[in-house]
Amino acid sequence: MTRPLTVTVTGAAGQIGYALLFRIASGQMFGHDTPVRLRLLEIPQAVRAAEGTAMELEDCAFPLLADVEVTDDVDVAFEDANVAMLVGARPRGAGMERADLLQANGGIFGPQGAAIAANAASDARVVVVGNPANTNALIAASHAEGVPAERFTALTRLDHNRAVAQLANETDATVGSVSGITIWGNHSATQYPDLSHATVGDRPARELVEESWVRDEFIPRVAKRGAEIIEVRGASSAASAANAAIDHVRDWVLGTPGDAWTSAAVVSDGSYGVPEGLISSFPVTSNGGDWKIVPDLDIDAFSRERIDASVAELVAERDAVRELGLL
Ligand code: NAX
Repeated sequence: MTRPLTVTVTGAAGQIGYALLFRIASGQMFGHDTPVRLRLLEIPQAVRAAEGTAMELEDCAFPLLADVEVTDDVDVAFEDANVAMLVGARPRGAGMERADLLQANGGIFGPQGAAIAANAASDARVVVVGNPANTNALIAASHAEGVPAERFTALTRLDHNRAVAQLANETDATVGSVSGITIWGNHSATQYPDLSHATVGDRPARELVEESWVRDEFIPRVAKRGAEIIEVRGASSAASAANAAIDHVRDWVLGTPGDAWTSAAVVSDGSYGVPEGLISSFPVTSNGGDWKIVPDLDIDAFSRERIDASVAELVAERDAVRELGLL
C-alpha cells in the first residue's frame, strides 16, 4: 500500500457529491492500492447532510478509506489536499443576472483558490465542476498565489464522454472503439464537440457518418445533453458528472493510456489561437501528473469558426469577472 492521498470535495452534500464520494473511497479514482483521506466542504446549512454522507461512508467499511472529515471551513477543508474537486457552486436563481451569478461564484472560488494556495499539498491538482466551470477555475487560479496555473482545470470530460457515446451509437460500434474526439472551448452550449480527427476502429469517423448528422444532431445533442437529461430525469446529471470527474482525475494523476487523448479545460498556452491564460477545453494527454495539449492538429474552416465562437464566450466571461474585480 502506498501513502494515503487527500481528496477535498466541495459541495459534498449535493447530488454530484453523493455520486462521487463512494466511488473515490472504493478505489475507483486512484486504483486499489492507494488509500484516501476525504475532506468534505459544505456551507454551514448543509454540513449536517454532509455528516450523514460521512456516516454512510463509514458504514461501507471501505478498506482504502483512511479518514473522513466534514467542515465548513475552507482552510481545514484544503489542508494537505493532493486533489481538490470543486463541485459546490452557486446556481443561477430566478431573475439572477449574469453579473450576479459571476459575482456570487467569485465569492466562492476566489477564497477557495486562496485557501488551496495556503493549505494544500505542494502537488495539489484542482478540477472545477461547479458552473460556470471554466471561469470559476480561472478565478480560483488567479487567487492561488504560488500555485502553477496548470494545476487548475475545469471539467469537460462529461461532454467528451457524451460525444464518444453518441458517435458509438450512430455507428453501431462500441465506445471502446472510438478515439480522437475533442471538446473545444467552454463547458456551455457554445462548446464544440469535434469528431474531425476521430476514428471508429481503424476508420475515420467522417467516412462513417453524414455531415448533416454531425452539424444538426451530434454537435447540438452533445452541447445540450445536460438540458435533455434535466427534461427526462427531472434533475441534472449527477452520476455521469461524478463519473467524468473521476475519469478526469484518474487520467491526470495516473496518465492517459497509450497515445489516446481526452478532453479537459486547461490553461491555454496560446495553442490553436486560444488566448494565453484562458481555461479552455483542448485535446489533452497526461504523462501522469501534467496535462499536455495535443499539438499540430489540422483545424478546418468549420472547426475554426466553432472554436472561435466558444472561445469568444470565454473571453467575454473573463472580461466580465475582471471588470467585477474578481481576477
Ligand atoms: P447540488 O445543488 O445538488 O449540490 C451543490 C452543493 O454545493 C450543495 O450541497 C451546496 O450546499 C454546496 N455549496 C454551495 N456553495 C458552496 C460553497 N461555497 N462551499 C461548499 N459547498 C457549497 O448540485 P450538483 O448537482 O451536485 O451540481 C454541482 C455543480 O456542478 C453545479 O454548479 C452544476 O451546474 C455543475 N455541473 C457541472 C458539470 C460539468 O460537466 N462541469 C455537469 C454537471 C453539473 O451540471
